[in-house]
Amino acid sequence: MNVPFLFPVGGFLGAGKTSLILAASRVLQERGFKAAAIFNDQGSELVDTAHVLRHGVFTGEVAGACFCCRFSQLLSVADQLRALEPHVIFIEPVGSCTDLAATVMRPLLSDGRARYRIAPLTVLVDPARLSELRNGGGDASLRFLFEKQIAEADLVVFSKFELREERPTLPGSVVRFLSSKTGQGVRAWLDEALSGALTVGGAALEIDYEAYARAEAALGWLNWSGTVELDEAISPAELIGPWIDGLQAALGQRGAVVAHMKVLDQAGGVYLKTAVTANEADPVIEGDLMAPPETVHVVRFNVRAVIGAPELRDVFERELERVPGRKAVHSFQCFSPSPPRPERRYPAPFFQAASGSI
Ligand SMILES: Nc1nc2c(ncn2[C@@H]2O[C@H](COP(=O)(O)OP(=O)(O)O)[C@@H](O)[C@H]2O)c(=O)[nH]1
Ligand SMILES: [Mg+2]
Repeated sequence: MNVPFLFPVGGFLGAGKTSLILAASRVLQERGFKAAAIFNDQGSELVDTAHVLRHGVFTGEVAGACFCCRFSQLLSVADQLRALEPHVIFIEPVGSCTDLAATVMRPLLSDGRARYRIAPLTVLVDPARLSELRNGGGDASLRFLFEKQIAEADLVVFSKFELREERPTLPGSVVRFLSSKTGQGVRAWLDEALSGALTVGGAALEIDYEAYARAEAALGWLNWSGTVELDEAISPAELIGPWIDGLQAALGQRGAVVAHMKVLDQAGGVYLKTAVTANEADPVIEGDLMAPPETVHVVRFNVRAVIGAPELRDVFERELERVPGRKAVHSFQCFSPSPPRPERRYPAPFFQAASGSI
């Protein structure tokens, strides 16, 4: 019988987790395997879930809190997906979440072991974020979360490899490099992670939960979804391009460090997705840039930035007024993450046998 892998892909906001899950799912599909993915967020209405679903990967969602605080829900969503007989179920934790080795990996090894093989915790790192933080940029809260994530990885993988020539190093970590965009390194990473040769949940992490809660609470979190209806048709690029630019500029003016901001526009059966992962970064576009003008656009907006939630809501609402058309809001959440309270926590690594290859 097929015993599916639960395959965690962690890493900071905007590191490229969802893109990698999509690229790896394509590789698995080419090899005749079925892939599924479970996404996680402090809110609901995720751009990632809608985006991946469009690409034929079965998806599930744990919304409203991180995997560690909703561990039993993570297992029950995985159990539901198991009915579809996937070979691999990727799990993407919230990009601000850490202490996963103790609160997700080892609980999975203990509770999920009969039904699943557990793949090592990959932590994906955007080299641009690393150099920003190494050069004293970014923010202390972001640095705290980022460093803890790396410290507990079973495997550290640098993403967006095609953008840079140099190969950064991390003291004490063996690192790999890949690009989800070109596919370079994706197969090798997948093979290594599924080989059964790596330790799973093997890192003991020292973490002060008060400092962790403070670091997460410094982030403002905004998920908006709605329909924009116009009298005169415009293209998705014309709608969401100026919208994300305006918001990025407005957040910059308030001194808010942008961790990740992404918007998905589904109009007339096609989609356009655009994302920024830093204040100065140009938006990265995926989907159909040449999508034709439409009068009805279904939009999801996710923002994560270092700013108080009331101020983030205020900035977003001001920018929303500048967006043309009538807006029917489906869902609007804006908050700072509450202190993490894991359901389980096994602080010390325990011995476990290799998971076996796919
Ligand atoms: N150039 C480049 N961009 C990438 C790559 N992987 C992801 N991105 C971009 O990085 C941004 C964040 O990616 P996403 O997968 O949503 O990150 P997540 O927040 O970690 O899930 C998006 O704009 C992606 O298009 C890559 O391999 N190369
Ligand atoms: Mg994602």
